[in-house]
Amino acid sequence: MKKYLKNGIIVFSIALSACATAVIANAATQKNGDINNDGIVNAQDAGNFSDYLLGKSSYISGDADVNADNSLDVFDLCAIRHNYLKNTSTITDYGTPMNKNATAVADFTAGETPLFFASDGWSNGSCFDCVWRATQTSFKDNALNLTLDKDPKGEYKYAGAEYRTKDFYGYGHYETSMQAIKNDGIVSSFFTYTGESDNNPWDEIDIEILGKDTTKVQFNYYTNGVGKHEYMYDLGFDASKGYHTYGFDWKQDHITWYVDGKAVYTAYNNIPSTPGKIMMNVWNGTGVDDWLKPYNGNTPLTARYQWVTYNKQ
Ligand SMILES: [Ca+2]
Ligand SMILES: [Ca+2]
Repeated sequence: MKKYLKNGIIVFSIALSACATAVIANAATQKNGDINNDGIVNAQDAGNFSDYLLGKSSYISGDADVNADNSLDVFDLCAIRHNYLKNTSTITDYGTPMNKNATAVADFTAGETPLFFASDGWSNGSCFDCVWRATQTSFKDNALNLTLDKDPKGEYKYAGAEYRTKDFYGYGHYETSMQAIKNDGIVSSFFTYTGESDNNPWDEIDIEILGKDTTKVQFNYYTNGVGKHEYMYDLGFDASKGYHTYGFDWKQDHITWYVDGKAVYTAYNNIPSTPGKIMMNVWNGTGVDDWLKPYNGNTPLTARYQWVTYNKQ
């Protein structure tokens, strides 16, 4: 490994010349090169693997030994490039179809929507260890991408991404198609929120996938600032490996959460009543290791959203 540390340029020269012969492994044992475990093979995986080879990062996970020869080297980097240039891996949609006839429809597969805007230039503080930057939202791979990375402005350690509606929405059915981030210390979310900044009581309904275990989803809600309604639901799949539909039905006397169109949990006590903004965000925690596990600094990390719908009922 030391030679790689000494001269990255040589590494990549070797890599380019070796690419023609890299994809020669046993097809049965070959991995696709999804280094960051987000269900797609793209330039981010090549970047993560390059950083590992050059000693810039000790982080390596997932399907790193792409050619299955029990060695992590430039041949694997070549195979990753080969896979994403050939577009051999796409994100699978396991969810329900978007309700095109809903009261409000934000179809991110078609790009930006006037219903939402990106939070920009402030931090929530508290357990949020990042600033919100509009630069961390983008439209790639037919989806809204929310990406946590090092702060491009250098003012904070990390920059997270948050999308929110301009308008407020009340009782009704909320849904999104989301692929979450798998990484300790990270939250990928979909929720409604209003609070002091809107001159309202703090009312919130949450769907949060904790990157420490993406086979579960946490539901929660706040009514006039009173929370402690956390419920962890076992998904039976890995939310980082594809799109699934997550939603909730907000009524006066109960909230029912849905996964892929199936009702999975209902809460009845002290239900919130104040219309809020529909929001999604990705962030890294601080001081909440018991909840999220410690964040290891791995970047970039991207959650993807195909669409959001709200149907008044
Ligand atoms: Ca990947
Ligand atoms: Ca290998």
